[in-house]
Parts: sequence; structure tokens; C-alpha cells
Amino acid sequence: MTNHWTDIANANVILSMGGNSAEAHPVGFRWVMKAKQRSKAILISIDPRFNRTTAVADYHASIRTGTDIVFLGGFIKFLIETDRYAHEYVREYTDAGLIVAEGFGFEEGLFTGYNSADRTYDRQTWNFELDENGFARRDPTLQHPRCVLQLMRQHYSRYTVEQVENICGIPTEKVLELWDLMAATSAPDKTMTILYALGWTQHTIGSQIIRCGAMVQLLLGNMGMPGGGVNALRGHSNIQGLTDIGLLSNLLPGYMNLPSADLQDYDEYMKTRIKQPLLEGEVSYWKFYERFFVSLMKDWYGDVATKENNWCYDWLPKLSEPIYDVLYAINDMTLGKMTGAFCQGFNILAAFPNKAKVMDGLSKLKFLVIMDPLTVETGEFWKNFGEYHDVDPSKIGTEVFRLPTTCFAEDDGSITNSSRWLQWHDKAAPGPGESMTDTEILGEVMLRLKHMYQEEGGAFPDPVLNMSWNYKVPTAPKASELAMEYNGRALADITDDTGKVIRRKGEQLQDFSELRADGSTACGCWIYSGAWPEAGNMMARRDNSDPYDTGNTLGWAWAWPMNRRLLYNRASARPDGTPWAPNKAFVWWNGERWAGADVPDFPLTSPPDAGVGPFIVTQTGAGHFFACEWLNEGPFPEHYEPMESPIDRNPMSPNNALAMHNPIARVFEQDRDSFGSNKDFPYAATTYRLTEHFHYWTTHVRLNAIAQPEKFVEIGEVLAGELGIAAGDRVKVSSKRGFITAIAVVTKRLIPLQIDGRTVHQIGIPIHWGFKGVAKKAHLTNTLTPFVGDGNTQTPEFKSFLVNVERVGGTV
Ligand SMILES: Nc1nc2c(c(=O)[nH]1)N[C@H]1C(S)=C(S)[C@@H](COP(=O)(O)OP(=O)(O)OC[C@H]3O[C@@H](n4cnc5c(=O)[nH]c(N)nc54)[C@H](O)[C@@H]3O)O[C@H]1N2
Ligand SMILES: Nc1nc2c(c(=O)[nH]1)N[C@H]1C(S)=C(S)[C@@H](COP(=O)(O)OP(=O)(O)OC[C@H]3O[C@@H](n4cnc5c(=O)[nH]c(N)nc54)[C@H](O)[C@@H]3O)O[C@H]1N2
Ligand SMILES: [Mo]
Repeated sequence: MTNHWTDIANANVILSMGGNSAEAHPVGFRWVMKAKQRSKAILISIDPRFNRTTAVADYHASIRTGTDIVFLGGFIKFLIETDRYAHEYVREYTDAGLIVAEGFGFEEGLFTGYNSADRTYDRQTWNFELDENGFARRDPTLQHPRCVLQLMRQHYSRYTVEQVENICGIPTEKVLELWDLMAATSAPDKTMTILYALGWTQHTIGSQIIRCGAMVQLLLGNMGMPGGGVNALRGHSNIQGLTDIGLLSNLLPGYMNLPSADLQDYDEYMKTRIKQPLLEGEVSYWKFYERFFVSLMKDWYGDVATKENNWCYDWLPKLSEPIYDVLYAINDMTLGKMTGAFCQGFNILAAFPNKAKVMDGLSKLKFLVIMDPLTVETGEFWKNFGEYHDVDPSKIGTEVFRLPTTCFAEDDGSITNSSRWLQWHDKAAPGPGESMTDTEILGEVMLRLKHMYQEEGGAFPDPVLNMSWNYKVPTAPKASELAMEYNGRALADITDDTGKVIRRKGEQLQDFSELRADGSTACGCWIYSGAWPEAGNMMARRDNSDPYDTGNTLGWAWAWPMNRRLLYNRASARPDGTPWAPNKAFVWWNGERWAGADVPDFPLTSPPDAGVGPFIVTQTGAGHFFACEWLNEGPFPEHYEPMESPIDRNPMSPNNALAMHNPIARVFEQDRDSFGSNKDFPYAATTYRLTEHFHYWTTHVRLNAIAQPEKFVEIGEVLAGELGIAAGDRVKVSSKRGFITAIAVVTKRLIPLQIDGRTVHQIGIPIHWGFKGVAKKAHLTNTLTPFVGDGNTQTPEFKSFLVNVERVGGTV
């Protein structure tokens, strides 16, 4: 989230699109209801289904899955052509006037630089034109034909309201009605918040849908504003913490990233990561990359990491693929390239697409370790469960080890929520039986590995043998020890520019401004620096006073970065430092410094006329409409059809087969034949959650099993009528990859849509229920889903694929 949960109450319009927060985030949803009560905020729900959020919404539009860029792109065109965007904000705070280098172009659905042989882009031309000092050229009048605003206008001129109706299936009058409500929030005293989750992420074009949402918010002047922002409602309670701390295969803690194989040289790596300002005088915070990186290596390797050995840079893995994501790992398993796997709190068989392929992969492993408090499907993938999981155990040689863990309430620690707040919690009860906490298990594994390397040697022992491991009980690092480590500490006295000592050797750092690139600080996760300074554990604070009545409770827990609650909050004030409107006053210039309800996202005493832009993490200080080379499929979001589409062409670029689907979607050679066509599988399907279950684990809980006892699928009344299916009938839903059976819920919540000259029906399939637990047994939903990923994050396309539906007899 750029903003945070409580801040939603400040919104005038709430766009719930690509998420169903009433269902999946029912506690946070109270802030949506508060906005409605407090300021009569308008809630808009745009979803393929009429869902539980829609039930309390003021407006709803049924959209075809995977087409959100068309709706948002059309809105961008509408805002520019009707001149209803936030002019001063766009001119002063965004890249609208920057001039794009010659050579950049877009034709028939593809940007310049596409290489169809390896399905990648050469992104060289996706950049700004630079002057002789290396700064980006700018046209403050926004008239230059190659300035970002003009290129954006041109790009989205194709996204007519007729195309929106044709592709998304939302009638033109409804589209215009919604755009009018949304456009009203470009006024300085109005804001719109966007709440999204998997309905945007789980598509082959997921990252670009989200970017398009950010562009809309920039055009409306809603970034950095209370009640504004682009807000990802995250999944598991600590999934925000997972990405923050770098638990993805291509990341290091704090959104630093691992080098690729062509960066064997430390200085070369630094050159690509240290981002110098592209406009004179801008902050460009990533220019401090080396401070974050060196402090991390000092944390990991202590005295062994020195300037002379490039802080042990050679020990870091270098990626020969852009990312070793879960899809990649599963694919490698099926190719017999992987010996063993650890599944820690991960029910991969239930959670990942194309169950048959995941089964094939798991069956080829030599060993599988599963760390989970429950006996979940993945740990028993080799057992036969009859109709719902029919396998022959004699054909599977994988040895499975089960390490029972505790559950979250049986351990201390911090949990980072969607708001970026780190909230500390204490263990409520010890775990049952032989269970151990995850850190105890990993501590034991680490020490045994180290011991084996010491005793037996082996390939590449250095990174394991030299890893710092200074915990009181080495087999059981305490949560507090780990937290103090990610905050960081001084390894020598730290001085400021004038030579004054600001931090003594051995002290906890106050925040990441104290990090140094000379090896005198250690820090496990730079963005978390400030969570546990000398004053103690900030995450355990529970003061909810709210002096400005903005919902900003700076004394409650601790938020990264710097306890700041609202990112880019400098943009909540006009260029002259005064609030855009009295009712939206948030952070302002008081004549001497930035003041207000939040920790300013800006150099504290830098006056408004210093010419520094509010987006201090970008190289231009501006919010970007033009993404440069950041995303893999182009600087402007473009619509591509899902990998399995209910129509035969991409109406946005009908004459180019290469632009039918995302041209760089993650597709494995082995899966080329695993996608179905709309002739065999005519219905568009999507998958989703229910409040009463949490994925697959609550099916082990009797009360949840009673509340939602059995797997069902939702079918619209019109289609059910055509297929002769009545409510309660048992139906078979099949895709190119397999079939499931379930009870039919015949509903008004799904309606047929008119798309590109044909009628498209959508089917809704909850993800819950499997063959373990106390609820009624069922086929796993992911038997059906396609093995294909987003072009940047590799997130699978769980939300758009094709199925067929038949009645199979038998009712509830
Ligand atoms: N009770 C409960 N709560 C949960 C979870 C749970 O299992 N149970 N899981 C947690 C996790 S890990 C996560 S990640 C979050 C997920 O939170 P959400 O993303 O809100 O949950 P979903 O139900 O997967 O999907 C949300 C909505 O996206 C819609 N949708 C599908 N395709 C599209 C599309 O192309 N465009 C648009 N606009 N909408 C689309 C679906 O119809 C659905 O209503 O929930 C978390 N909260
Ligand atoms: N078709 C379809 N598939 C989907 C999705 C979808 O929308 N549609 N959503 C995707 C999403 S967003 C997600 S997040 C995944 C979810 O996929 P998973 O994360 O695999 O699903 P969970 O059932 O939440 O599994 C978490 C496991 O962690 C265990 N656990 C709980 N506490 C602890 C602990 O302290 N330590 C350890 N070691 N284990 C613990 C639980 O018992 C549970 O078995 O599913 C994905 N799959
Ligand atoms: Mo999730």
C-alpha cells in the first residue's frame, strides 16, 4: 500500500477493482464503511462477479476477466481529452514534460525492440533524451510531440469507450457514468483510493494493470494524498514482510536485487544499481545503494566482509535466469533437474497451477521436506485418496520428511501488514507435541549443514562456514535478536559530515540515514532500520492517538520507511508547500520545515522552492507515466488477451498474432500444448476466496467446515438454463489440463457479457477444499488452471482461463 488501512476512511471515492475486500479483508473493510459513513464516500466495485464487496457498493460493473487495462486506458484517454486531469499536479510532480529519446515507438501492439525468437525486448529505446550533462530534457509546456504527456495521449487514443464496451463487456453509458465519478476526484479537495488484490495481479499482464492504476492516480493528483494512493491488499498476514525481507529468489532484503550472471564484477554490479539523479538537484534515493548493500554483507559475514574482498560479493549467487520463481522450480522438477525441495508453510500441490504438472514434478524429486503444523495435501501427494486424488504410490519414489512447526500464535515476532506496519506480538501458547518454531528448525538445519561442511568438505563451503551466527542459543535464534539485527547497529563510531560522532560503536542505529558504505555499519534489512533503535522495540508501541484526525497514529507500531505512513506525502502539498485543500491538509511547509500529520517523505528542511520533486525514490523526483525500462513489456500498459481467451483476436491489435497475448508472458516450452481453445472450452473462468475459509488449511477446522461445507462453482442463470443445470446439480468443470466436480450454485451474480461480437459466459470457482481435512473432500481447483506467469513477477494466471461445464447427475 502507498497509503494504509485507516487512511481509506479519508477517501471520497473508493475504487474496488481486482479485489473483494469485504470477503478477503473483512477487518480492514471497516475503513471502507467508515468512509461511507463519514463523508458519504462512493464505493465502486468492478468485478466479473457481483461479490460481497459489491453487495454494499454504490456502483457495480461486471467486467470480463483480464481486461482491466482497457477500462483504465480508456479512462486515461477520457481524462486527457475532457481536460479533467489535475493540471498543476501533473505539470509539477510527474514526468509528463520529459522528452523521450528518438527511436521509441509502438506499432500493432508491440513496442520497439521486440525479438520474437526469444520473446524478449531490447529496452534501449525506452528512455528519456539526455542533455550534455546527462540530465533528461524537459518541455514545461507539455507540447513537444515526444514528451511523455503527448506520447501517452497518442498511445491511449486507441482506447475508445466503444472498445471498452467491446472488450470488457461494460455498456458505454455505465462506463461513462463511472468515469465521471472517478474524474471528479481530480479536484484538490477530493481523493479516490484504489483497492486491489489478486484480480489485478494474477494475470499474464498483472504488473501492467497495476501500473495503469498508478498512472490514473497520478493524472488525478491522488498520489501522496490522504484517501488516495494505490493500495495492494496483501494476502497472508505477513506476506508484506516476506517481500520486504527479500524472500524471493531474485531479491535481497529491502528490495535490493541479486546480480545476474553477467555481473561477476562488484563495481559493475554497483554501477547498475546506484541510480544517480536524472534531473539536476533531485534526491534519487537509490544513489545510496552501496550503503544498504555493504551494511547487509557486514551483517551476514561480519569481519570476514572487507573492502578488499568486495564485501564477499563473490559469494552471492548470480542469476543465469531473470528469476528462479516457483513456476521455474516446478518446471525444473519435471525435467528431473532438481533433487530435493523444502516446502515451508507452502501447500504447493493445492496452491500452484496445473496440478498434474506439479504432481509430476514432486514425483521426480528424491526428497521433499514439508514444514507445516498440519498434514496438508502436499505432504501426502504420494498417497491415494480415491476419486479426488487418484494416484499409484508404488510409482512414486520421493522420500517425504515432515517437520511439524508451530503456528503464528505459538511464536513471538513482528508481522508486517499491508500498511507496511511492523506489529510485534508475543507468543500466546507453546506449540503442541513435537512441533518446533520455524526459526528453531532452520537454526538446526543451518548448524548441521555447517557441521557437515566442516567434517566432510563439499563444493563452495565458504558462504555457509563464514555466515555470522551470533545468537545466544545458536539452534534457536530469538525473534528479538533477529529484529535487532534487521534494524542494524554501528560497528565503529559513526560521524556526520562535520565529524561529530552521532552513533557510538555497538549502538543500535536510529534509522537508515546512519548507514555507511565503508563497513562501519551492519544492517539486515535497510528499510526496517528504525524498528529497534537504542530506545527499544518500536514495533511493540500501542499508542493510537491521532492528533490531526487523519487516522495517522504515529505511535502505533512502526511503519517502514522511517515510520512514515503515507508514501510520497510531499505531494499532499502544492509546489509552494501549502495544502491542496484545507480538508486534505496532511504535510506542509511551516516556514522552517515540513510539518503535519506524518513523517515527511522529503528532506525535512528543504524549502518548497528548492526545486526537489516529491517522488524521492525515482531518478527524476517525479511520478512516472513513462516506465522507462522498469517493466518487461513496455513503458505504457497495453492490453493483451489472457493466455486462454474466449475470443479469437485481440481487438486492440487485431492484425498482429504476436500481440494476441502478452508477448513476453512466462511460458515454458514444455507447456506449449497445455492451453485450450475456446472451441473446446468456451467459458471464461476465474477463481477466488470465501470469507469462511483460508485457502486449504481451514478445511481442517470443524467450524469452518460447517460454515462452508462443500466445493461449489458459480454459474449464471442464463448459461445454467442453456445447459440444463439446476441449483444443487453436480457438474463437471474441465480445462485442457483436467477436470473437477462440484455442486452448481446457479446465480444472478454472473451475467453473460457481449464481447467482440459474441456472448461470453463467466464461471466462478472458489479455490478452497482439497482431499485432506475434516470438510467434504474435493478435487483441487488448481487441477484446472494454466501454467503460465505474468511477464514481470511470474505470478500465475489464476484469474483468467477457459473451461467447459457439463451436468454429471447427482445432486446435494
Ligand atoms: N477469508 C479469507 N481471506 C483471505 C484469504 C483466504 O483464503 N480466505 N486469502 C488471503 C490471500 S493470500 C490473498 S492474496 C488475498 C486475496 O484477496 P482478493 O484478491 O480480494 O481475493 P480473490 O477472491 O482471490 O479475488 C478477488 C476478486 O477478483 C475478482 N476478479 C477476478 N478476475 C478479475 C479481473 O480480471 N478483473 C477484476 N477487476 N476483478 C477480477 C474475483 O471475481 C474476486 O471477486 O486474500 C487474503 N484473505
Ligand atoms: N487457483 C488459484 N490458486 C491460487 C490462488 C488463487 O487465487 N487462485 N491464490 C494464490 C495465493 S495469493 C496464495 S497466497 C497461495 C496460497 O498458497 P499456500 O500459502 O500454499 O496456502 P496456505 O493454505 O495458506 O498454506 C500455508 C500453510 O502454512 C501453514 N502454516 C501456518 N502457520 C505456519 C507457521 O508458523 N509455520 C509454517 N511453517 N507453516 C505455517 C498452514 O498450515 C498452511 O498449510 O495460493 C495461490 N493459489
Ligand atoms: Mo496470497
